[in-house]
Amino acid sequence: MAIAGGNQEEEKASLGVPAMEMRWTLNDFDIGKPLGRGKFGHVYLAREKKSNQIVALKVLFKSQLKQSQVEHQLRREVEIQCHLRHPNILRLYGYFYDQSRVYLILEYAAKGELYKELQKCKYFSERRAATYIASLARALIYCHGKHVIHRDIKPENLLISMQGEVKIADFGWSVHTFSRRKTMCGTLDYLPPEMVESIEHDAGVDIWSLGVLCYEFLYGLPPFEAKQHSDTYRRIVKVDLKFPPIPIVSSAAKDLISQMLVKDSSKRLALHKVLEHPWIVQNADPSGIYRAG
Ligand code: AK7
Repeated sequence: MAIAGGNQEEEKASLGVPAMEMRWTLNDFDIGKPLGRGKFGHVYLAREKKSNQIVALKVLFKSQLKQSQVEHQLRREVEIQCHLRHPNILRLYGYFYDQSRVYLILEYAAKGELYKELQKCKYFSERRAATYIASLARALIYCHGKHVIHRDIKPENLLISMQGEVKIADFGWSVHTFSRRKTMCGTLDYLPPEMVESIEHDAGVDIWSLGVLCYEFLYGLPPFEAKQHSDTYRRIVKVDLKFPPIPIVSSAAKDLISQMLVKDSSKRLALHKVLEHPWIVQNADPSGIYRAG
């Protein structure tokens, strides 16, 4: 495992590359089939030549990053995700760039994107949904413990490993609240209540998203979906939460969703309490691995 563990300089040194030449380049990889397509570029299966390690290589076009003014977001993602080590968080091993592109070296998730699985089966069994929600709660507890808030938890940002574990990917919208708090320390005196509160309650964003995700896993659609964007907005603000009669979902699952989708972020069920909720305890596979059948 040449790529896993340690930083890029160490890895390259351990591969016997001269100390002065430390960066990854495209030549270090054999490129395979495309795995996915996104707004900013494509993802390819790739193999690091010296170690034979299989990875996913995300290719981003600098011109598009510049045009959308998200370079700082990408830098933040790399800084944050490089330091996260959790079985339910997709590893970011490193990055490199050339004239026109930026490349992210990512852990390969063999079973691909979760939203495609959801499309295929319409909705998940309670066992499968609970296993994923418990794994995601553990990953988010880990992130929040490091003062990292993902802020963009949705099926498109979740991948499934060969073993069937769920992995959070794409930290492009994440923030590191600790550094924000530190930089704000001296000026706190001048902040209005909504900003002071937002610093402490930001983590509640991920609990809300987990509630939306739990609903979507069980019903196949997000809870506040509407034809018009403005209607979705209204339904979210009102927390207009309805549970359709079909598919049949247990009252324990509905209870958990109702406790996460609470308007006041400080009143949302804390993530460690999500793990203790009867629906999770009774349905989630403790290994975090969903096995079909
Ligand atoms: N089977 C993108 C655009 C703009 C970003 O895309 C940030 C990512 C992980 C990703 C998953 C890649 C492994 C796969 C698979 C697949 Br399919 N990976 N196995 N797909 N991390 S995509 N990050 N970041 C991103 C920005 C920003 F500039 F706005 F921040």
